[in-house]
Amino acid sequence: MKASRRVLAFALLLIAPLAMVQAEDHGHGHHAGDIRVDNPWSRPTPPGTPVGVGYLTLRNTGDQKITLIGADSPRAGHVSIHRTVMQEGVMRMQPLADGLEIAPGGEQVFKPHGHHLMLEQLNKPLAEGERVPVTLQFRGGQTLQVELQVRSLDAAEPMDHSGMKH
Ligand SMILES: [Cu+2]
Repeated sequence: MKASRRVLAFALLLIAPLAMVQAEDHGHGHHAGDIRVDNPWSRPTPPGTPVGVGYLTLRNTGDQKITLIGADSPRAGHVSIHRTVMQEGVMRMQPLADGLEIAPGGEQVFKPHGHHLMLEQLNKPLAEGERVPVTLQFRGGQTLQVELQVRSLDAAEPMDHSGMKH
């Protein structure tokens, strides 16, 4: 009994610093070095839909350019960085093959009808309220882990992303 209490106390000591790190993430902000991500979010997907989206604000707070070169998630087989372009009156998504460069002090807002993360080969639909872990990868080897908060479609803009063509 005494021994198990000691183990429990030790476990609490381990948990406490983790809880502090979590508290810093409050407000859905994440940062690593000069890279800052705010408001990572997503939308629920209907059953059978193989792709989901990821939106966020990516900011470069340093004095060197940063380049987002990729991302991955345990919820998706593949994650791409897409931009949206208008072609002959149709919105189309294009992968950013060379990544996305952000100048010192600059930012890129990933949002509906604009840049977005494309979560492909979802292992199951994204559910409202879920937090989807995504690791962003930057040139130079830096990574940043964020959680997309899956918001209800009610909060969505009138036009649906799924109508877009790749
Ligand atoms: Cu896309």
